[in-house]
Amino acid sequence: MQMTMRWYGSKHDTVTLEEIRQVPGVTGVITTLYDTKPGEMWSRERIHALEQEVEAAGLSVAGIESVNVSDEIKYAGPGRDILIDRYIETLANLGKEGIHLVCYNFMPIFDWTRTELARRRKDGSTVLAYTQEAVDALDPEKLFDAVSAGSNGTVMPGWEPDRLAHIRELFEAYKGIGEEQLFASLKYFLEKIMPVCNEYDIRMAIHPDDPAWSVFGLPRIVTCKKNILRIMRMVDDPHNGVTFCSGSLGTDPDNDLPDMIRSLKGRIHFAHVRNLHFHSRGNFEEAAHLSGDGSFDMYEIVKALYDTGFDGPIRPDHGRMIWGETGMPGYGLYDRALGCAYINGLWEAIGKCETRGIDEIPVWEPKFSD
Ligand code: CS2
Ligand code: MN
Repeated sequence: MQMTMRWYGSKHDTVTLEEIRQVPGVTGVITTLYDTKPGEMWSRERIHALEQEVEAAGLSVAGIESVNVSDEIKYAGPGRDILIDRYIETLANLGKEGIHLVCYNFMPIFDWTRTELARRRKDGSTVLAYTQEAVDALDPEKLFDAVSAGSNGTVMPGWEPDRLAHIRELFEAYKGIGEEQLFASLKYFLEKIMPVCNEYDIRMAIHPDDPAWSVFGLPRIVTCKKNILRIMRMVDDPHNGVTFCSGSLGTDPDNDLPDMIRSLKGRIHFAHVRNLHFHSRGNFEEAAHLSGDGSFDMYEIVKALYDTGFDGPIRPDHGRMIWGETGMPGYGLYDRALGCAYINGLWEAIGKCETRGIDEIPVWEPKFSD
């Protein structure tokens, strides 16, 4: 694996490349052209300039998160072929510039959904949190306002104002679109882009839906083992792969995360590793990466990646806000740096246990508590 951190670019991120460079073991960043809109073609010049900036700081661009897919491709609108052609050109330009990993999601309208951006935990840190009752009581337009107000003046990934300015029209466009249509749209999209992915060896890594169920009556399909395996089989090309995001798939306690990793052997191109602390089903907050702070057995997650020969970029995901840091919720420096150190420690220990023939690590009991 290659240890990385997400970086939003010098204009948008509160964390600098120089700071990221000092996190032990981090050799690359996962980044994007943050000011491009879905459907806009990325030029080689801009991709090249981004790479040069990252490389000047002693890091590499390990992959793009995300090249966003336009809603019109998802709801199969009349303009989708033009939009897919532009996406293909962007992929070709990324390939020509030596970038071989693209993360994207296929969630209608919204990216991840949380109901609180700064819930205080017992240790005084603040975290993103989700309660189903709060979502059920919300008008989606209000959620957008709430996210904008709580993001410390930064633009939250996936919640870019341009993207959500036309929220009512978007809801209209998705009327009558169910899960089967979404699967069909994804298949259509993947079949069209696979030739360029093969030509430039670009690994597409679909990000799971977060939370892993339908919200606001919109369909969601990247939610469970059965659906993800269906997506892998419907376009059975190794370039059609997955971003394994433990925090997103883990929102549904029925998802057995290590088992999912094992069943996706060879198709996981990118990993987001983070922990959640559950109070009850549909009611959770994000936690430190450490197993003991949340409900997941992080050792088993990292071990499954290790055992299946995962060799792509890995990154800590949303961190807590600690030590007085202010920044984009989930994307401060300190807690994510702790996450890197922890994942690196697990990886090293798992590797050494294997070499020394030790296989007796006690099983972690997941917690459901207050
Ligand atoms: C990310 C997602 O911050 C996050 O939760 O994992 O926003 C992710 O970047 C997108 O869903 C991928 O398109
Ligand atoms: Mn993720």
